[in-house]
Amino acid sequence: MSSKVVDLFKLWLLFSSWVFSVSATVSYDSKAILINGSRRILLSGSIHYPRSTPEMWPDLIAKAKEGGLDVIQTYVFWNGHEPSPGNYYFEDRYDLVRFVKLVQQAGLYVHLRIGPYICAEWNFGGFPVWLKFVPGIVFRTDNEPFKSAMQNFTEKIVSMMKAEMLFETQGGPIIMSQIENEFGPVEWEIGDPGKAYTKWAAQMAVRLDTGVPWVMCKQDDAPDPVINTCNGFYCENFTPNAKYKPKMWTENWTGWYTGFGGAVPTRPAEDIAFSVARFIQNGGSFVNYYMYHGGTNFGRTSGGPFIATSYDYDAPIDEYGQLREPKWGHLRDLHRAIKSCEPALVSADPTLTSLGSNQEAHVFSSKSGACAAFLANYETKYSVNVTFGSAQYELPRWSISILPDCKTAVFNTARVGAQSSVKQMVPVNAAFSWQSYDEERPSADDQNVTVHDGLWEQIFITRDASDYLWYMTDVNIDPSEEFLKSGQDPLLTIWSAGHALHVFINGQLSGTVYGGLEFPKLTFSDNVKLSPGINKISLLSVAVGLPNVGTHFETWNAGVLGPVTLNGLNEGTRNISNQKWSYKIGLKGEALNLYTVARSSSVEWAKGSILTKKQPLTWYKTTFDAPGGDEPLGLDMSSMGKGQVWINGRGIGRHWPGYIARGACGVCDYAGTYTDKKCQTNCGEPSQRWYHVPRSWLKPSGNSLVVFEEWGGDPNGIALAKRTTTSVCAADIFEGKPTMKKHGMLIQKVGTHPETWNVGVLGHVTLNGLIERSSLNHSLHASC
Ligand SMILES: *[C@@H]1O[C@H](CO)[C@@H](O)[C@H](O)[C@H]1NC(C)=O
Ligand SMILES: *[C@@H]1O[C@H](CO)[C@@H](O)[C@H](O)[C@H]1NC(C)=O
Ligand SMILES: *[C@@H]1O[C@H](CO)[C@@H](O)[C@H](O)[C@H]1NC(C)=O
Ligand SMILES: *[C@@H]1O[C@H](CO)[C@@H](O)[C@H](O)[C@H]1NC(C)=O
Ligand SMILES: *[C@@H]1O[C@H](CO)[C@@H](O)[C@H](O)[C@H]1NC(C)=O
Ligand SMILES: CC(=O)N[C@H]1CO[C@H](CO)[C@@H](O)[C@@H]1O
Ligand SMILES: CC(=O)N[C@H]1CO[C@H](CO)[C@@H](O)[C@@H]1O
Repeated sequence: MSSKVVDLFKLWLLFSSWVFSVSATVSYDSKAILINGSRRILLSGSIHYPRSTPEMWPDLIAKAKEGGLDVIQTYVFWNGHEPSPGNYYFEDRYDLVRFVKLVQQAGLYVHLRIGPYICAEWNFGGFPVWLKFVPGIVFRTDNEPFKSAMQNFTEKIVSMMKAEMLFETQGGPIIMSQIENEFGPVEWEIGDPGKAYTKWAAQMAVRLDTGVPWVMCKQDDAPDPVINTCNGFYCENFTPNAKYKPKMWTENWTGWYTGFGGAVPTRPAEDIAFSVARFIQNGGSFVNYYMYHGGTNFGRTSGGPFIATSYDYDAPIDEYGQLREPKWGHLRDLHRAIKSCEPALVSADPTLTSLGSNQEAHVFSSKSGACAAFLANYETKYSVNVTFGSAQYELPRWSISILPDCKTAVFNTARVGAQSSVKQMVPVNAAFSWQSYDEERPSADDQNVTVHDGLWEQIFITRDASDYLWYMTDVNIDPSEEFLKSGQDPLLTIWSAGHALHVFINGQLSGTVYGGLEFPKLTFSDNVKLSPGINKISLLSVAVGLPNVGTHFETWNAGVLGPVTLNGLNEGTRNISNQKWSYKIGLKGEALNLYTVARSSSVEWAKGSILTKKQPLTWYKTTFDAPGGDEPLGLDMSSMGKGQVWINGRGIGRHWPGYIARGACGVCDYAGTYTDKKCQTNCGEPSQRWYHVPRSWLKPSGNSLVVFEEWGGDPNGIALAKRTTTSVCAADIFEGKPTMKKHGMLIQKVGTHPETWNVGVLGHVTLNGLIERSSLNHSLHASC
């Protein structure tokens, strides 16, 4: 092509994109967000792009659209995008522009939460660790170095989105942005500097002139024109800080995150649906599910400390990208019911009438004749018959019925009409053939060892380049020590700020201690074998994700801060905190890049009869072929203790099946106020047994799998499995029991294509007409 032709071609591209991307204005009033002048009820769901792979994105977005969402909400992950000052990264899982464009192609909107503080159970709340070491910096307050860095990054993201024409006013999908994140509670604690910072943040953001509204969540004093929004399990009683702002819910928690050592929380679909209907009936117009797809904290991205690798969140789309039924389907049905009320919801204010001691009707009746009603029963113990208009309606306990025409109840939050499914992990491979490499204990004369007087904070030394930091010192034992004769070994006591610690005396593991989600600090206290002369004390301190929430969490410590004492010597107690300590960052295997494909052969590995097993600090490697099919894959790590896993050099996360879930697991009743402790599973089992292996990270054959094990597991128990959907029931589950009865208030409107209903498998369809053909039914194939 001549350059002239190329120019013409470019011109045509420019012209065609101008023709096809029609821009619209975004504004708001007291009732709702207005897109191009029309008030909208917007249903939104969080999908965080780095918590899945680009190959998964189109399918996740399609499932969100099919589930009835209008908007995809994501945070922007600063520490992924700016790994060192001024060096930006927007590739692969961090390809934000690609993600936003995929949402646009699917015809959905984007709510971009820039933060740049994001919390999100993400390492350091999204802040790059180098930021902590900028001279004079204090995070999230009226502090010049911080504000300058925050402004730099926010400007960078906004200008990138503008250059790609991604704001709605430019024809793009972004209808809203967020600055800061849940700052209100922090401001309350720190006072005036916090108030000044809030004002500054709002002004800085608004000056960037995106053309679309900004929100601040959990921020009662959000300055105009920024909208303050609600986060929580329920938000019906929330009111914005000005009459002209809409009532918006930016985080409706669909479940809760899992911590290592904690039980796995779930939230019943009936209760989420109830909370959403309750918010809408009270005048809410924007609801976001946090999370709609939670995904995976790959590598060392999980926050904490102690946030698990799985960020499944009991979300409507599970960690592996499959529909979680009946939650996904129940919410889809709810969304349809809400959408059929939209004309009334956006044009009228609700009137409230009592229908009984604990029952209410919220009616939206507009001048133009649109009418929608929500009939609520707040009783947690029994269902109630109420009279509304000229008809009677049976309301199950803790439920809301939706009547888009004020007559016909098309949906009730406690009646789950969606199909259920059971997921199973089915092992696929023959046993792996493992090789092992023993991680060497470092010594004080190794390369890259630094020596300091006293005990130093871990993150100050590692800058989070590794989870691991060795603290090494010598203890001289005089031959005249009494304990050498009496056999009464001295007591070694170590106080650490966390998060886990392996104690080696003269190269031998003497014990392991670790903190937990609620309390990361730990103490090691045990009698240890010491010999006359020099004894080597080596402490491997392990960080398990940097904190992501709390006032000035950037100042929280990790590592062995002491004191470290030896008790039971002739002199009584010897305090060894202040003597010389040698520091070594990371593992030898990390320095050698043993987890990469290119470098894993740089050492001699043992195999066969000399394979190391059940020994601490061991590397394992194997190769395997990708299993056929397209089901998602997971690794069963239940035979292992604690460490990290890599596939073809990419970190699939920290494993810690040795940390058994504590908590109260029991019967979960959907009715009554939900808390994250209410419906838990996995008590007495590993908090996380399965680890997601993205399909797109595999080649057909010869994939490398490397495991670093701290505790001493048996690699022969590691297995790769396919996640399959093994059974599906089209149960009209009502209070847990499948029923064949036709309920008066189930959807009477039938699908537009009755010929496509799955009558054979889903036998109840003809009775209640609830289930329409889903284009996603390819994954649902078993019978009841
Ligand atoms: C917004 O409204 C304008 C004027 O009515 C119209 O030309 C444009 O197509 C609308 N944009 C969208 C995205 O609907
Ligand atoms: C902000 O960006 C400017 C220009 O790129 C740079 O000189 C400055 O160092 C940055 N400030 C911070 C705190 O990162
Ligand atoms: C509601 O009314 C129906 C029909 O009259 C009846 O079968 C049902 O038992 C009543 N339910 C309650 C909770 O009173
Ligand atoms: C020592 O540090 C340098 C620079 O960080 C690194 O390239 C080298 O691999 C390290 N050597 C060892 C033995 O850890
Ligand atoms: C040990 O020394 C440290 C550092 O001087 C001091 O803070 C600590 O209180 C001492 N502990 C004991 C038990 O003597
Ligand atoms: C665990 C937690 O943060 N729960 C909150 C959920 O939301 C409600 C309402 O906003 C709060 O009161 C809870 O503290
Ligand atoms: C998209 C998809 O897989 N649709 C299937 C749904 O189920 C029907 C009946 O089993 C199939 O014919 C469709 O191909």
